[in-house]
Amino acid sequence: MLVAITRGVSPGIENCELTHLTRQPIDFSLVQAQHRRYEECLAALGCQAHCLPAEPDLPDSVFVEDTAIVLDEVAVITRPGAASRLPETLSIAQALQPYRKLRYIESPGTLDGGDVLRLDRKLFVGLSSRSNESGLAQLRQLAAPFGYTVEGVSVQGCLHLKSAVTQVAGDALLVNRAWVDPAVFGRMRFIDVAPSEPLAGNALLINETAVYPSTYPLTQNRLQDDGIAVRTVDVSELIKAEGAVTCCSLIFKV
Ligand code: CIR
Repeated sequence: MLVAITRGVSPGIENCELTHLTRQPIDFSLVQAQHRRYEECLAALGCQAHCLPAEPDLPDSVFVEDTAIVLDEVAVITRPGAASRLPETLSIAQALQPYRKLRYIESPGTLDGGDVLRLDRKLFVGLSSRSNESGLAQLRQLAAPFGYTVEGVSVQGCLHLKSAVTQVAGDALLVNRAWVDPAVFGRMRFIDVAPSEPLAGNALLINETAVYPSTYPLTQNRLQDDGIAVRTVDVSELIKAEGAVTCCSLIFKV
């Protein structure tokens, strides 16, 4: 069975971190409604919901993906690269405690979960503005005993590795080649985002279905033409906060 940890949208989301986007007003009732529909979508795909209460003082705390790397054997609590996000990990560690033994990334390491792409027993870590070599080295040391290899990937032009590339089928990755060179991922098939939709590389694969933002119809067509089952969600308000679909949940087997 799969568990999905999510957290309600902070009423402070309008003060979120922004790196590559210009700030736009976020409609709070709409973002809450979109987030609820996202949670319903995860439940419809078979995830058992573990919903945490909103954190009014932590603007980006809805983006729970960045706070932990949940492997089958252990959960690594990250040390997010934005200082404002460091306190988010406390409640996530508590939430994960019943499911996994916990390990921690420590200073001077930084690591955002959005930079970690897992393909089977390989963990690819985007060396972005949020995740550094020390964070990568610590993750390698913590995951190696369980048979995982960890490899750094350079990314440019985007916030996280998973802004640029995500898995959409057992053998296929959705990729924006302007932001990451897919050669590092080895023998996978690559589906390119539509050139006019650079932010379209983030999909959330649950079982055989790709949860995908309704904002990117051209890339959605490319996925469906490839035979990938797509379930769209409207996350337009979360996109204004530089979020997407992977970042709003931590999904793992129990
Ligand atoms: C941030 O800049 O940290 C948030 N505004 C957005 C985080 C999105 N996280 C993700 O895609 N994994």
